[in-house]
Order: sequence, then C-alpha cells, then structure tokens
Amino acid sequence: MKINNIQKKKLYYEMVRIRMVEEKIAELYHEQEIRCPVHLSIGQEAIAVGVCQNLNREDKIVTAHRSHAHYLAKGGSLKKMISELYGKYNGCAKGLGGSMHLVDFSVGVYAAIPIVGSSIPIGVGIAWANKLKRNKNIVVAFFGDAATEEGVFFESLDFAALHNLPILFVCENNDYSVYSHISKRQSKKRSITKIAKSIGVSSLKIDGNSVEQIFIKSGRIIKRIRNFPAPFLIELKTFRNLEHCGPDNDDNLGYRKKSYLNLWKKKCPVKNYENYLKKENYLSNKKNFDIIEKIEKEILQSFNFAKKSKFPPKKLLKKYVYA
Ligand SMILES: Cc1ncc(C[n+]2csc(CCOP(=O)(O)OP(=O)(O)O)c2C)c(N)n1
Ligand SMILES: [Mg+2]
Repeated sequence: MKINNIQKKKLYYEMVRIRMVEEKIAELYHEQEIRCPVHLSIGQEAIAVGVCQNLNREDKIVTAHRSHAHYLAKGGSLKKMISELYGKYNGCAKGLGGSMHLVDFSVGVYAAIPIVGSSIPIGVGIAWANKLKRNKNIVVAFFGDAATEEGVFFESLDFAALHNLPILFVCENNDYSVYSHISKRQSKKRSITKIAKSIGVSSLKIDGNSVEQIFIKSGRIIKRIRNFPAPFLIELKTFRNLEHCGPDNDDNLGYRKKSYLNLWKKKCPVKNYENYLKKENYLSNKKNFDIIEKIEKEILQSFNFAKKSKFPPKKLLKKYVYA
C-alpha cells in the first residue's frame, strides 16, 4: 500500500493539530481555570492519528486517561473537548467529566475511563454488539502498557478470541506506569504480543513513532478485521514527553535517565515527519506556515468558546455528581 500526497498531508496535519492543542492546554493550565487533571499525549500522537485515519465515522473507539489524541483523531470536536476541560456545559460530557471522560457518541468515541484497563471490556462488548448486528463496523481499544497487567485485559482478549470479535487492541507502550519502569513491573521474559497470541489473538509490534508505518500496517489489519472478524492486538513502543499527569516537564526528577530522554526526544514523531515531508518536497515552508496559522486560529476560537461558556446547571450537578 502506498500513501499519496493528500494522505501524507492529512497525517501530518492531524498530528500537528493534536500537538498544538496539547501545548496550548499545557500553557494555559497554569491559569488554574482548567481544574481537572490532564494527561497529555505529547510524543504519542502518531499512534492515534495513524490508526484513526483508517476508521469510519461508524467505527467506535474506547480509551483511557490519556485520551485527548484519540478523541481528536477520531473526529471529536475541539470546542467540545476544550469546554469539557474547563468544566463547561458545552463540553462533550456536559462539563461533568473533564479530561479523563471524553465521550462523543456522534463520532464514535464511546468511552474514556481512567480506571486502568476498565475500558477494554467495554470495547469488547461493543464489538460483540457489532457482530450480532452483522455490520462491518469495528472497535479500537486504546490502552497503555500497565493495562496489560490487569486481569480484565486477559478476560477481554479471551472473550474476543472465543467469539471472533471485530476489535483492534492498541497497546501504547511508553515504558512507564506513572514513575515505574516496565522492568520493575513485568518480567523481562514477558511479551505483550506473545501473551495475545497465546490467548488466540493475532498480534504485531509496530514502530510507534512512524505515522506512515502505523497508518499502513494498522490499515491492513483493520481491513482484515472488517472482512474476517477476529480480534488483533498491536503493540507500539512510544514516549511520553511530559510528566505523567499535568502540564509540566518532570525530567528533573530523575526516574527517566537523561540518555533515555535525549534518545526519545530526538525521535519526535511530529518533527521528524515534518522534516521528512519538507526534504521530499511534500511540504513547503509556506504550506507549513499556513497549516500552523489555521490550527492556531481554531485553537484560539475553541479556548474563547470554552471560557465564555456556562457551567452546568446545578440541577444537573445534583443529578449526576451529588446523587
Ligand atoms: C486500576 C487502577 N490502578 C491504578 C490507577 C492509578 N493510575 C492512573 S494512570 C496509571 C498509569 C497507567 O499506565 P499505562 O496504562 O501504561 O498508561 P500511561 O499513563 O503510561 O499512558 C495508574 C497506575 C488507576 N487509575 N486505576
Ligand atoms: Mg505506560
């Protein structure tokens, strides 16, 4: 499968948009008007974009606490997302959920749940419904490396394999669960892709920093799932650029070595793709400037919209929050 010019630009555009949105969230978080915790995906954008560019509107995704990139890549409204972060009634969860509960059924974002591993069985349930309805829609479940340590991960894969469900499990392996390196949590002999295979779920490792590889390889897998329903798991090594939770950099804490940080920062999926597109004459400086200007405008409008929006009515808060 070859990628044409338009697809290349789209992959780039979507990654830059997510990067710029999250950088703006990080900048404005210090104003203390966003009161919910935020888990930024800076460094991990290629996965959300590469996978979601293969999905239709009717396909559904479920995700976890680090979900901004998935929500936006699946077509979620930026205005509604930023409003949600500000706790406003115009938000995608009416301002009651915040950053860790981004949902929008109209574009297929069915769950974002911060209890590690908990959205995986929900994805399996939706895939089962799709199978019973005999439609061609698929589900993608995004989760981190730590979610594969939860019992529900095994149960979900088992059920999906047993019933040949049309679901793609996407494990974003950024080596860390908060401050704990994977080697402190999992045996060195453990392999996420092999675990999947042992349960009966086909699996593949894909470079989490190459948006084109992700787009092409997950595209093939998604086509296969649509035509011959059966679960598949992909594991993508990636890098969380900032602190686990919050807008800042925590490199000074020392739980990730300088050499590790330097290596991964050099592999930045957005910057490297920009350089590649420019070198190969797919992107001019002028075009890049236009893209950035367009996104800046959209971001400004979305933040203004969110800030001006109203908080949810007390009646609603009482119904769902203090019930
Ligand atoms: C069941 C459960 N245990 C612990 C936590 C606290 N917690 C929140 S995020 C997180 C780390 C999750 O790591 P991973 O799944 O690898 O995702 P990442 O944050 O690296 O994207 C933990 C332990 C939780 N939310 N749920
Ligand atoms: Mg992780």
